Amino acid sequence: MIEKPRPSLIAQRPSDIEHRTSVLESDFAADVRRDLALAPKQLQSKYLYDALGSSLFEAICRLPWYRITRAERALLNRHAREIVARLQAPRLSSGQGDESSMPLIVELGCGSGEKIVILAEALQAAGGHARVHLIDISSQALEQSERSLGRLDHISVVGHRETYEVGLRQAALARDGDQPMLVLLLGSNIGNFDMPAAHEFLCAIRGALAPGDALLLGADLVKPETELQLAYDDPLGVTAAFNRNLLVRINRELGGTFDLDAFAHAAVWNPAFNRVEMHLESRADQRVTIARASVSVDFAKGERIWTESSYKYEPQQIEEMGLAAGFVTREQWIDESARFALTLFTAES
Ligand code: AVI
Repeated sequence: MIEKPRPSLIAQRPSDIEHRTSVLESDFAADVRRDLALAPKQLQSKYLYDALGSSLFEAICRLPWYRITRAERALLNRHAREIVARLQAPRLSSGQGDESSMPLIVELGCGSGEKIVILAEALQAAGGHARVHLIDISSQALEQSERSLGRLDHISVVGHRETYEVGLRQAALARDGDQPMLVLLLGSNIGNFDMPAAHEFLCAIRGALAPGDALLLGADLVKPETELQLAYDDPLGVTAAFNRNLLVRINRELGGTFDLDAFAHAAVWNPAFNRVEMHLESRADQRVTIARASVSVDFAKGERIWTESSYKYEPQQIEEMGLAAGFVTREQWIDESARFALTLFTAES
């Protein structure tokens, strides 16, 4: 039996962490300045996830009207054994803990970590070991996932507080010999990329994999507009708070003067693109200054800031997206009631 390494949150030295954090902050100011000058005005959805934003997103996942998380968890519980069995079963069953036979599982956007725990438990039950790399821009999400995985034997954890692209590159570099790799892109996180960016991202994932490695993709499906409206503009106002918290964050971190009462949450289904858009709509003509982004921005009454897109797919479209990036579908499991799909791809040579 190998000794379980102490999980570390960031695979970097402390001085590097400080450096990376300040770089992330200056990126934030530059992105805000640039994106509020666009027409229509925009803010990137990755900035929704500060500590409070991550907690609000966790709360969204518990709302009765937002079904993605529960549907995906149910599919994972039902199929975890099949998924881990595909991680090169003969090598896993040796149970030797040999480094090169130990699968590398990389989760892009780990959230609270509960989904990867389902797979890690199934792997452990099958007598396997795994090295897990968690990639998230939220340190709170990384800490929570680390805690969730920390109680499992035979699982070592490395966290990367990075964007998906950078974290994936770092995780792939840590690969040992012909160690099999499984990348998890769950929770319909792919849906927050526009179509060209989603294709580019799937190609980047494929580029980090070797033939036979796997990608497990969770993606939300097209469903009636009334259900989507409730999921993205819930009666409790949690999603509205999640969206408006971005303005709270800009005020706090960049010295902004956003008046929260002067912006309303709006969720709009755009059928031409099969996406739900989140916006913040100005309730009045107003000027906002953001000191640390060196910018003043004028808003007309009714003008919107576009903060997020959540694309919804047809099952076949998900398979085609994988194919276009160099994957083949091994399985696709669908929750017909919540209209959510989990697709297992393998990388082709
Ligand atoms: C993280 N992501 C997949 C969520 C979604 O459904 O697009 C974020 C979210 N936005 C509003 N509610 C949830």
